[in-house]
Amino acid sequence: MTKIRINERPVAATLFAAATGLIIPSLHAEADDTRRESRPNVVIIYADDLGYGDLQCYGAKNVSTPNVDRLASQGTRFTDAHAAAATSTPSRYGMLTGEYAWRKPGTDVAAGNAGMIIRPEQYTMADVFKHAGYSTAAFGKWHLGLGDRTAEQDWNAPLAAGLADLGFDYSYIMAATADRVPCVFIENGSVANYDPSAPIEVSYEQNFDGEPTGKDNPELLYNMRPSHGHDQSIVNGISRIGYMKGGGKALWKDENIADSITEHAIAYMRSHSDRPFFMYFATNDVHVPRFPHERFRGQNPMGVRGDAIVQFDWCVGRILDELDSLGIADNTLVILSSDNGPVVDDGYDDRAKELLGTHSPTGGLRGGKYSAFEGGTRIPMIVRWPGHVPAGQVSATLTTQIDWMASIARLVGARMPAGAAPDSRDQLPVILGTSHTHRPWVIEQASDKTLSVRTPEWTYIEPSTGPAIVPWGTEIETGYLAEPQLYDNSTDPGQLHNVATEHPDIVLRMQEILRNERKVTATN
Ligand code: NG6
Ligand code: CA
Repeated sequence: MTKIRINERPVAATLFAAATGLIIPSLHAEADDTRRESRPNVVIIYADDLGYGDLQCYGAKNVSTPNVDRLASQGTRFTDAHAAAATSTPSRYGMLTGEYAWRKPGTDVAAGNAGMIIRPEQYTMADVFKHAGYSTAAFGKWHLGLGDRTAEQDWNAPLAAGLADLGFDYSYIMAATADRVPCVFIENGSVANYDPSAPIEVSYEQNFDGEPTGKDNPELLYNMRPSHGHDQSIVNGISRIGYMKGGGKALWKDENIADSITEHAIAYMRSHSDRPFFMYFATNDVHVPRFPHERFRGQNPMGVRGDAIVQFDWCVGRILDELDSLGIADNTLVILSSDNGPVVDDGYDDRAKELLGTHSPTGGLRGGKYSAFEGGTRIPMIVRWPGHVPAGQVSATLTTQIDWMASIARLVGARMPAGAAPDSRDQLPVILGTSHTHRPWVIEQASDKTLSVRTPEWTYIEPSTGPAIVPWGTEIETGYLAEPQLYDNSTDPGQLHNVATEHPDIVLRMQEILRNERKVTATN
């Protein structure tokens, strides 16, 4: 198979020029200084299942998000930004490696005992920063596997493989999602607050003798009951996906997750404010089970889904305030986004659906999480870097998270090895809001791996034999259809009129883009 190289590498060119002596020493020194000065800290705030319409600055009316709105007013807010996939694991895989997840088997929504999906030999976003001399850290939701092999982790000892192997100096993370066991934080590859009196066992195959489950012991579900699935092990009065035993005092309390990851992130920023750092702050909000702290409850008419948005906004505020009080806000690039589109009922009986009222989590886009329609992958994206990113700007430029890695490599002056981040294009000026040149196209992955091609003008969804509605109770339209679909983005943003038969030439062009993209072989 042919390997198509699409990365632009101006940084490599500059370094080459330096290496060949084309830059005279005094200029060289100046260039170094400029680079040091222009190397900002980078904070990625990555929400979970936060939809295009879930923030006030994106038009939400029933929930208040003053901190995110402050970020938007001080930076650039994107209205045509896309995640690489409509679910978490493939989306995060793409964002952190610059490689589309559909190129690599085993990148679907990961179980809590999945082995590490990004392999140590792969070059990651964190490696980019490490090699540029940054300190690096990850907080919150991981969902890309841990340990060397699926189901073979010993959770009572340091894990055989972890984020340290992927370029992160420090990590305080949840293995998967809050609705999947193990329900403990992992700090630098070991269970945080480990309780030796309650050894941890995890299985996605069978329960452990004598352990209650949501299915058999609904009377123990004092915090939340499932609406579909999620009826296995019970932790904190909420049943989950998967079975676990033990944990003791290491088990998390869902109401404290946001506080816990935020406090760890703040401690990290405080102790690293004197040198460049990269912080990947991935919230559990607004994923299920939505069980925010009581101080965020009842402030909006939408119940816990709205409260989880408020809690997310609070985390954002804490981080922004800390950047201010450390005096490093001006030298920090903040990117806020979400891993995929929104879902209302994602498996717990939390009344999100009945309390939704007039709120549209997708902001009127069709479909949602899981879906090939626009609601699956068009997500909020806000970028702030005072003095470098225009403030109060709204950018309608087509952009994708898959490009963050190559763009950031340029920003920090890192050279990526050949073959790294094969799908990531250096679009730094777009991300910094100073260029409005659209990406020619973006590829997006629905939950059954149906791919779409999105250009500024058109959306093509390839034929798929999957069901029209997500089959497990979320009631989301998948966008799967046996025939090709083509939507005109300018006249039909709600994707109601399939015009494929009227524009066979465009369909062909989109199919060719997809065919060519598929020819690129996986590099890892
Ligand atoms: C689904 C879960 C859903 C959520 C999703 C992953 C069921 C019925 N549904 O399988 O609740 O956990 O996986 O979400 O189990 S994601 O945002 O992490 O991709
Ligand atoms: Ca998600």
